[in-house]
Order: sequence, then C-alpha cells, then structure tokens
Amino acid sequence: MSSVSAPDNQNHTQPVPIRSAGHPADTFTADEIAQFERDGFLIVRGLADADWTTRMLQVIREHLERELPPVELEADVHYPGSPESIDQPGGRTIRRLKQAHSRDIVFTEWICHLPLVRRLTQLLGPGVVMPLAHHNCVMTKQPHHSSDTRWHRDIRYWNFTRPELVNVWLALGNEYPKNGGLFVVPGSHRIEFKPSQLDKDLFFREDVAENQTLLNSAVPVELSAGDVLFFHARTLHMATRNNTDQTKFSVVFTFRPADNPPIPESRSAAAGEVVLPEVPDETRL
Ligand SMILES: O=C(O)CCC(=O)C(=O)O
Repeated sequence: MSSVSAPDNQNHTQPVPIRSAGHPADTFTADEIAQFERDGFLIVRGLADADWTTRMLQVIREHLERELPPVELEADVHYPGSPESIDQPGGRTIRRLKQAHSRDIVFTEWICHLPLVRRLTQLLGPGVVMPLAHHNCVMTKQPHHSSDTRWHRDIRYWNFTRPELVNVWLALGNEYPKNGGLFVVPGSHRIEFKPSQLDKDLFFREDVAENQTLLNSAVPVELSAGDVLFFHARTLHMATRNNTDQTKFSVVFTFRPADNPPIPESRSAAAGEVVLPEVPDETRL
C-alpha cells in the first residue's frame, strides 16, 4: 500500500446565548489578523482549558466505544493506508464521529465560548454562522488503520456564494507529524490553481514540477491539548496516517460570514446551520 510522505436548507436555529462574559482583551491582535490574512492560518494556544478537553474526551471515548452513528470509517474514504473494505482487518476503524454539534452540549458550549466567538467575529464579521454539513466532527485518527489525507483545500467540494469560510481545529492532545498532525502551505489560500495542478479528485498533485515550490514551503502544525488552529477553507493542507500507538482526537467545525450563504439545493445547504451568538457590545474591540 502506498503512503503519502510528509514533507520534511437554511434551517437556522435560534442563536444560543453567550454563557460567560470573558475578557475583552481575549481577542486577536491586529498583527494576528494580518498574519491570518497573509498565511491563511493561525494558532491560538490554550484557547480551551483542560475542563473542556476532558469533558469532550469523555463523550468521544464513550461514542467510539458504542460506535454511535453517524460515523465515517477509514474504509469509507479509500485513502492510502485505509482498510480496503469493512471486512478487512481494521475495517470498522472509525475515522470521524460526524455531527459533533448534536452529540453533546459540550460541543455547543464550545462553539459559544466567548473567546472563540469573538475571534471568529473579528475574522468573519458579526452574525457568524456554522454550517452543519461540513466538518462538524471529531477526527479520531487511530493507530494501525488510519490513512493519509493528501494535499487539498476543504472548499473543493463545498458550495457557498464565496469561498470564504474559516475552520476551527481544536486539538484534544498533542498533534505532530508522527501522529498524523496537519501540514499547511502558508499563503496558499490566496493562490488560484490551474486545472493541471489538481488531480481528478481535486487533490493538489505531488507528482508535477509546477507544484514543488509550494509544497516545499509547507510547515507542520504542532498543537497541544486545548490549542486551536484557525485556517481558511482555501488553505492547502494534508496529514499522514498516525504512526504512533495513541489515538489523536481533534474537534473540527467550520464557520462562514453572515453574507456568504450556501448555494440553495447544494450539499452545503442540506444539513442546516447554527447562528453563533452575537458578541455583547461591551466586549467588542
Ligand atoms: O487529519 C487528517 O487526516 C486531515 C483531515 C482533513 O484534512 C480534512 O478533514 O479536511
């Protein structure tokens, strides 16, 4: 089996009320916003404390144990490293617990966490919306039967008015290249690709010379429990399989500006959305 090598419907629910006042200073600085605009990603260390991550892990382990649907199996994706079918060894290995938002109140509380909402409001403007059709999952990258996710942009199969969404990737433990941590290409969200740079599934090709300079500029995203990676839905990223003996857990949601709705009738419009709470006036910048 080949492996990918790491480079060196508008059913809005009512807004959920903000639960904590937070601290007005807990926002992106102007430099951080400029960095996000330039690089297409940004890490905030310790945005979720141990109470959040412990509560989430408890729910996740229980849902994994019960194989509580909806789930995506490694065998479903047919990526390098994944079992070829559910009948093969490891064939029932879960890759993602889907519909994270409705699995437990802890996930709703997380997306309403004021330091998170405030930052998303800075990046996307007031009235941030969370589409439920994309991400909205717990990535459970398990040892032995996990897979390589090749270079891609998340927006490739999404249908919104503009390709403007921000992903929020919360690490529930350490993430680094060996356990399948992400790599990203800084600034790639601002580049238009030619069709020749992509394969038929819209993965960014590693086998063509014209892509090498960009791929050589990739950087690993190293995270600890509670750290959050914000990244633009056009940012190129990849991750290998988990080459350790510990499962890696990450909670991932995507968010859009209020004026960037999904295209009606598309897959992006199919699962409804959640409107995030407005940031209270006194805590705005
Ligand atoms: O953890 C991984 O393998 C990458 C997942 C990913 O890139 C995605 O879900 O878009």
